[in-house]
Amino acid sequence: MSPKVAGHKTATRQIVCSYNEWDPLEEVVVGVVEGATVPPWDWIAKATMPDHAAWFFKKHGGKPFPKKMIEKAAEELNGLAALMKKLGITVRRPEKMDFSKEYRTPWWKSRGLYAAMPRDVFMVVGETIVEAPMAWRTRYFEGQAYRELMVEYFRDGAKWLPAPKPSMDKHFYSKTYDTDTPYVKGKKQFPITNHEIAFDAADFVRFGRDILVQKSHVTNELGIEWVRRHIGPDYRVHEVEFDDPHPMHIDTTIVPLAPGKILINPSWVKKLPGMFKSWDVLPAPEPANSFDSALYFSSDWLSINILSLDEKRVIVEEKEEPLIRALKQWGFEPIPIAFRNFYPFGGSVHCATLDVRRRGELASYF
Ligand code: ABU
Repeated sequence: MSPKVAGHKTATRQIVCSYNEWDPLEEVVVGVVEGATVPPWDWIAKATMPDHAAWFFKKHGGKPFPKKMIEKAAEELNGLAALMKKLGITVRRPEKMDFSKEYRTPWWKSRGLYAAMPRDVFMVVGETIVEAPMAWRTRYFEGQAYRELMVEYFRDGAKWLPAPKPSMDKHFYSKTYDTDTPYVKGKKQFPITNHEIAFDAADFVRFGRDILVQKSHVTNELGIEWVRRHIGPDYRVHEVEFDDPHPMHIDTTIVPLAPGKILINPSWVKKLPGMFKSWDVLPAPEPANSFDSALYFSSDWLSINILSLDEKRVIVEEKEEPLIRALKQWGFEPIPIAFRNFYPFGGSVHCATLDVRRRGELASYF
């Protein structure tokens, strides 16, 4: 597929610059897991976590994650960072913070979660870093762990666009949402209302000028409209809906791999929007050994939460052998890494990273 390069001109290459998920990666943020704290078992946990994980939140809610879990996951994150450094990619890390400290707003009190998933909090759109307002009280101050880094990128010429934080008071959460009834009269239900702006950055996925977004348990209509209006006329934001009954973050549903090539989760993607009609669609194989790691925060489709280094090389969890085989057959070069101990925190390699700079231009692929 030859993209229509849209005449985007930058006199000098900016420190922050990325338009899609597949241009050659030059700089990346890799999360840290130290200080991670388990959320309490409240209505928002019940709405968004798998039922089988309730015991974990009831046992550990409000306390730091068990030490062994943190140590093993930190080792894998450090391994990911070391691998990318070895491949010539600049790797940056957020600050390690103690997320078990209680904080208050005028309306409620909470503790934090972690700085393990930069993808959830930030999205790079061209030379702008969009900072999401988030939708969980436990994530209200998560962006702080990246503050030094964001100020540095700003000093070096990046645009930094933090969304207004919702109050997350009682009007923010739905009084009628019921986990067991994800659809009412065919309409997907969500635990957050449309009272204030809310989104997580991981509900957006970038294809150059076109950005896809889903409404989810953490992203509402006002949030989508805020992004659309603020990133400006160079970009088209398309709202999409798939068959995930409890959507939260689009990066286990569709995964762009290269111009004209998209990996999909066949359980949730029954039909792609018409814009993909000339694209090669690669349905992912079933995740491997789904429950050999404890998936407290996520579905087992973390298998496809992978990170492209360019149009060929893609970092994949090493036990996801069916996916590794399929990617090879499709002409990609998977790089397997140990990342299973990170899964219980709710993400894999894509969630754990934020591509800050990729070598490439703003283009249309549709
Ligand atoms: N944060 C990515 C998890 C999405 C999923 O549960 O599939």
